[in-house]
Amino acid sequence: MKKAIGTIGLAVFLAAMAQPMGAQTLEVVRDRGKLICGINPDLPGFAARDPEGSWQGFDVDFCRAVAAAVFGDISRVEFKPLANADRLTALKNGDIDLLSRNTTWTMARETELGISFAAVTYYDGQGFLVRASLKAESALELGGKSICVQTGTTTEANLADYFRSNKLSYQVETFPTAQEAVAAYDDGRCDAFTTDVSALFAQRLKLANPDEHVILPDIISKEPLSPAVRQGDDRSFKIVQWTHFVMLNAEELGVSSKTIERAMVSDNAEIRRLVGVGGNAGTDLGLSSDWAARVIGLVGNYDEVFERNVGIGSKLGIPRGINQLWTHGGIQYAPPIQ
Ligand SMILES: N[C@@H](CCC(=O)N[C@@H](CS)C(=O)NCC(=O)O)C(=O)O
Repeated sequence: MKKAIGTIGLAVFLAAMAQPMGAQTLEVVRDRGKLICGINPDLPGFAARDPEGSWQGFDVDFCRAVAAAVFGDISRVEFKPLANADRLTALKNGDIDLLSRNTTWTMARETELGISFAAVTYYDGQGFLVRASLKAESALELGGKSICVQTGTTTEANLADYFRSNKLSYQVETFPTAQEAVAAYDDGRCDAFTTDVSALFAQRLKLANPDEHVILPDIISKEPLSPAVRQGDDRSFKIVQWTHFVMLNAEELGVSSKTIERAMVSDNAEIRRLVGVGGNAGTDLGLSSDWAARVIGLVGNYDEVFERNVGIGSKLGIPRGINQLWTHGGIQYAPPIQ
């Protein structure tokens, strides 16, 4: 009898091993009753705690949007703040279901690490923060200067490439965390701090005198920031990808959290498909047919999420730029819901 149980146990174990890792994430998330979402520990506008201790930000809202899609309830998320060095392994090892943490979609991260990037929620690029008193107008004036940078990022390699290809010398000061790199810059140990421009806007708020620092206009790399899931987990991938596409399509069709009730009774065919009236848009994803309406109603369309967290009227004050919809001269473009 003992042997039989052992054999069955082994068979179950082997069957489980044969599954691509994380293939059952949607079921695991449902059974657990919450989504575990990996976020940045402290990047104002993207992921940071408000004075009441509740997480706020662009990346945080994306986690909530996925919870709205799966549960119709944005409170069903456990946020896991992750250090830079741990973020990709946390996803690969199954400690989190979704990574939504200013992470650049690169080839090596997909081919070597067993993770898949689902959709570019924010088109970013690397830039430089300097003291206004330096009176620099371009990064090309940074030859011979010292630059603070965080290790374990795409940033470090881009920095080296940029200075090498422009035949400029520089001194690099590397730090394992953004906090240390920013503090060193603020203390005057470096002439510039470099990272994704979105994060420069965020980190500038933490300096002793934010108004004394400027972001140079040069963008030296492509940093397509994307949420990621484990490879071999097609259903989670599609849910995450279409959550972003739904928020973009909603903006394009003028559907927002404020107009969702009206959209539910609209006679416009595209809007009806978006909000799942008279179709089965969600059921093939394993979701309810009104999942997209819940995402829009509970979290908002792309424009609402961008503007309230990082947009021109927020503390960060980032212009929409290339993150405008394609219909407004930007490159945010979602396939149609059809
Ligand atoms: N997008 C780049 C850079 C991401 C990155 O690490 N950004 C800094 C922004 S300051 C960060 O999040 N640091 C937080 C930390 O030290 O954990 C990447 O994916 O490698």
